[in-house]
Amino acid sequence: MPANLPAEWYLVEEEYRKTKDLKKKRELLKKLISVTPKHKGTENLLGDLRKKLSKLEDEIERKSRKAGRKTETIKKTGDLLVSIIGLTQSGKSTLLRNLTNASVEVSNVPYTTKEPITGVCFFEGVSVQLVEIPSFFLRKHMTIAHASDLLLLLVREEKDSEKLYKVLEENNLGEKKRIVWLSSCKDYQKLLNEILKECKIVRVFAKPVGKPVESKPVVMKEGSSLKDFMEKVNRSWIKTFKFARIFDDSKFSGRKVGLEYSLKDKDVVEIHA
Ligand SMILES: Nc1nc2c(ncn2[C@@H]2O[C@H](COP(=O)(O)OP(=O)(O)OP(=O)(O)O)[C@@H](O)[C@H]2O)c(=O)[nH]1
Ligand SMILES: [Mg+2]
Repeated sequence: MPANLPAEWYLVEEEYRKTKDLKKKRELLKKLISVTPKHKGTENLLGDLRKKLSKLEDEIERKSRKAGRKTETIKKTGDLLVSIIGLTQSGKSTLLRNLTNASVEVSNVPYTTKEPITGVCFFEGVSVQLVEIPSFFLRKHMTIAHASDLLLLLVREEKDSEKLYKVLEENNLGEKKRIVWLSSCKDYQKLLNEILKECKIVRVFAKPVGKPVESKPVVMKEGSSLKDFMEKVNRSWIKTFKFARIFDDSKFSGRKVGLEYSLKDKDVVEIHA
């Protein structure tokens, strides 16, 4: 522990240690953080204190609920939801800041990000919502990972991925689709291409009869049928459906298809209903 802590720090720390009441403990911990000088020599200490605070908040929340555990929910605003999971200081916030509009703090203090932060980027007609999962890996935050289409494991070096696999196992996320990405690699186009590929989606462009093709595709899961597409876009078409025409770059472009047609990426669909 650095020697140059103010006298007040030791007083608050002693009170914090003696206090049993969790809420009081939380206040004292916050105070302790605020009276800790911010410089290179206190980085680790601050990181530890913030980690303790987050754990304490988790515990308070858990105890304040009669049943069940509070889970964090994220409003899904993109076509795809991708959780960024990495050890602290792996560059999660940097990635989020470089790829999206999120205002997120990047710093060399461990555990800077304490709550999930989300941002959206647009790539090849698809809106990809990225969420930075704080590196405490609290259960309430890991629920977001469960709800994601894909996990982006961010590592400084290959061996970090072993630690992350363990975290995933502990949170029943061992089977979840994921990609591993080195934070030093700044080829974001490649990363986004990989995300799209792993999420196994098809982009379908609607073309109203007698009108031009719509510019924004409807993003569907691979293997979706024309009926699934209509369920998503306009259910009322299903009842009055006659046929659809598919425009693509094959020699059969413009052909008629029925409800069971299996959509391909970049299909242009003209519904006659
Ligand atoms: N050398 C190097 N430094 C990086 C890279 N990406 C991020 N950093 C630095 O590493 C530190 C941590 O970056 P963040 O993006 O805040 O990392 P984080 O994973 O969000 O960290 P926490 O939220 O604290 O867990 C900052 O000082 C960044 O400037 C990188 O690719 N190379
Ligand atoms: Mg961060």
